[in-house]
Amino acid sequence: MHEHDTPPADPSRRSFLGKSALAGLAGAGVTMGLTACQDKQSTTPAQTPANAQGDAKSAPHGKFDVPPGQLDEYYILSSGGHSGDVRIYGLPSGRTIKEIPVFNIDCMVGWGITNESKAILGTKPDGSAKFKTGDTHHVHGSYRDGTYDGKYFWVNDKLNSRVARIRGDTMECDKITQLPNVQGHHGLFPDKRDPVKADINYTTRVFAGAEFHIPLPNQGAGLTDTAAYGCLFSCLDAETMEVRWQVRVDGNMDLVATSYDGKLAASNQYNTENGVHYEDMMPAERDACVFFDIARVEAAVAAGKFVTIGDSKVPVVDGRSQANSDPKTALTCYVPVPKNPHGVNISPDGKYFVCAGKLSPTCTVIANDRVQAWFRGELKSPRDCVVGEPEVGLGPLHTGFDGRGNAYTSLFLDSQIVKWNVEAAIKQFQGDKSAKVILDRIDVHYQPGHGYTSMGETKEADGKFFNSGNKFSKDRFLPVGPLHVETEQLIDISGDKMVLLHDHTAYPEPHDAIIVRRDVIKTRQIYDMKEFPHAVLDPKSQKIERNGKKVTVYLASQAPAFSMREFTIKQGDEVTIILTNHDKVEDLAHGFAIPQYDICFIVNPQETKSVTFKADKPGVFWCYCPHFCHALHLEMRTRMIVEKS
Ligand code: CUK
Ligand code: CUA
Ligand code: CA
Repeated sequence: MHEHDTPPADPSRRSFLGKSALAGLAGAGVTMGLTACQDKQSTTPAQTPANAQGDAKSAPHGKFDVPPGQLDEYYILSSGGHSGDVRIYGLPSGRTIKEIPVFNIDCMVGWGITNESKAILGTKPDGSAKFKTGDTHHVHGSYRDGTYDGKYFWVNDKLNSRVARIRGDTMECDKITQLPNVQGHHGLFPDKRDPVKADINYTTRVFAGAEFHIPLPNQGAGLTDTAAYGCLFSCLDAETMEVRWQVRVDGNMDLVATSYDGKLAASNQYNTENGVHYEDMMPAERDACVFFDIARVEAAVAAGKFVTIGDSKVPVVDGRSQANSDPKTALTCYVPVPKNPHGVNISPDGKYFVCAGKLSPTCTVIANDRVQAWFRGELKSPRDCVVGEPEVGLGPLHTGFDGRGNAYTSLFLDSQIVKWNVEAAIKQFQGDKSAKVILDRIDVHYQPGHGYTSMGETKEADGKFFNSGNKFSKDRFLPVGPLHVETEQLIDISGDKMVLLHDHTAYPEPHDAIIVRRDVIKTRQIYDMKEFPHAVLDPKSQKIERNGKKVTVYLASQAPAFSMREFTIKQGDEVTIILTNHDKVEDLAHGFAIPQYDICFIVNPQETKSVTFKADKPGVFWCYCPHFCHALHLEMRTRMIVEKS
């Protein structure tokens, strides 16, 4: 930042931290478990004023500016949190490029309003979308040869336990699956290759964790017997999106990661206590990261060693420790990790899983090959899979990697990102006191949750950018009332020192995201009319079909007109309007909005969409095009005449 760009007040504005942020956390119960680490940390370099430089480390933009007309180098595909959507930003500019409605209802595109989107979302008996809410946290892409292939992206819905898939070519959601007997589906990660078949070096499975313990099945029995509550880990088929199998675990699951060799999936667990209230989830000094041996789980399913739960037909195998005491046949391995860990990420070389400590000021480094050795019966205890446990700062949540052996962990309480070296942390763990583990720290504003690096979740991690998704923006932007936007801060990690490049806003509230090189994403510019079985092929279509009280109106749009100037129906009719956009010009979408009928959607070039509704209000209704398309856009209307019955 240039000097005259800085606000007059102290640009780092760290005074917030001592007061409001931590005060708020006391209410959330977090400080309870942290009192000890805070005392311990108060003398570490992280807390000395000399290191708390804040924006002093920020740089002139110049080098990373994206001038008008120029394209960004990267896409960020970001979760939208309880907005229920997925967003796409450009990096390094931070410009918003798209909002993809997924679990939410969106009247711009008509998601949850058109028949096609409702078929994906599922419907209630009255025909409305089954759920109107969702909570997306983790977006991940399909892999081929250890890097993104751009084909699919998946995202979780923590709120209603669903997994959605987004097509990479249209960046639209095409399938949603509800997970049976799961509540609080949080972590999600695709596999990167098959654990057994060597020729399948691409994604064929998607794994889903479950954060909340519930009665199994959760149908009204066993409501108070909390000891019998359980959590299931689910595997979906990446193509069909059907749930293939589930594993019952001890404790809960938070985030999910997968190994590059396809053999393991992992999930950090903060509630190994099976606690019901937050204080019951904190007594254990160590919780765990649970590892799944995918080939063994699938062999157990194939051998019929499963049960089904409630109405679900999905096979459920037993991954609880009692049933898995012999490592050589175990399906699961519970690696102890200090206290209520959050986040698990694998390094781009495929060697290490890193769990962030959250209530412990540490990160735990777990070696992939050691976990596999444990499964072969070669280690004494699961804790022997841990090869490093550096102290990194207060409230570590998530870790990104630069592909040069360094890790970048978000510190929620310290409001910092800490850069540390993984091999040095391993040496330190082996007793080497001279190992230089912590390499740099940078202040972020404020309270970072997820942080992620460019291509950092692939073997092509390029170490250029780290994006910090901060949970509080406080004073970073113009005040807009009680609800603040979130701050996302872009950090240059290409050098020894991290350099803050800029803040960009994000509507509440994103969690995880991925930064994808732009050449990976290959989108199409228009649809093919033939993809839609109900397409209205005649651009001059004047067709209305009546079948008793059911009426179908076939409409085409071509700027600046709909094919019918008006159409007449009767009060009480069940009306289906099918609209095909005949314009072929890239970006030339038309919309269809019906006043009083609560209907609005768009059709992209060569696309077909439909809506069905009951014509319960007599009168004249000007159906208009809401999407600016032409000089005569305002004139682009058709008259729906509903005759009184
Ligand atoms: S969680 Cu939100 S900051 Cu859902 Cu990935 Cu960690
Ligand atoms: Cu068509 Cu506006
Ligand atoms: Ca715990």
